[in-house]
Amino acid sequence: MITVYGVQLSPFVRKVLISLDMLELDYTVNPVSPMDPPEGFKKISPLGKVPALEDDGFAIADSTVICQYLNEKYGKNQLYPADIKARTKAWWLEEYADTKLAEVVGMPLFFERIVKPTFLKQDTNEQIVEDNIKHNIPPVLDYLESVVPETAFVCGALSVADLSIACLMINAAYADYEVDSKRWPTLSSYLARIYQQAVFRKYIESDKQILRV
Ligand SMILES: N[C@@H](CCC(=O)N[C@@H](CS)C(=O)NCC(=O)O)C(=O)O
Repeated sequence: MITVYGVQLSPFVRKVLISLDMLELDYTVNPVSPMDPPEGFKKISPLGKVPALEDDGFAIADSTVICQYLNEKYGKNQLYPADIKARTKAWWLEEYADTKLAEVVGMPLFFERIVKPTFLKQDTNEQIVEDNIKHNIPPVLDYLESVVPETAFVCGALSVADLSIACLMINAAYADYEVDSKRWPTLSSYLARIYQQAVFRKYIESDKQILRV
């Protein structure tokens, strides 16, 4: 039995949940919040972060490690392409999204505009958000605009690289950040393409319920 630890509003958790759906695997979710983890959680996730995953008692943490494990154990390269150059490109874009894109759409946008008012009952610091939107987000989207394709996905078929980018960008959208389709036309239509995938739509729908609190 596979158990995923974490809440689906986390882009990293959502990436793992969509990967499990792409592999058509059964799983249960233990909705651990990293802000209030249960005792002993660090035994499963030594950094105290979500997601973590347990597969018949085998525990691992970090979305990238988890997706690679799932691909190796259960996949036939549905999550990462088989070709070594395409696979390496997927690894790089996953890494870029999980570090650089996460840095600009995580704390200074999603956390400020969604987590603080909705879950922590604290005020958003709009100055932090506005400065971030003006100075930090544009260069990251300029880079993504240069690497995403006009059609299909970054490695042909949908892969974890696409999930990593889109799971973060959908959180930016929840925080009312809209990608300017005049400045970033390729990125804008690429994201719309990913959001239309059935595996993705399922989470957009259920995220809406959670955000309605
Ligand atoms: N590189 C990690 C990042 C995971 C991460 O930062 N998760 C956030 C939630 S979105 C978290 O648990 N933060 C709590 C903390 O940093 O202590 C991954 O890909 O799983």
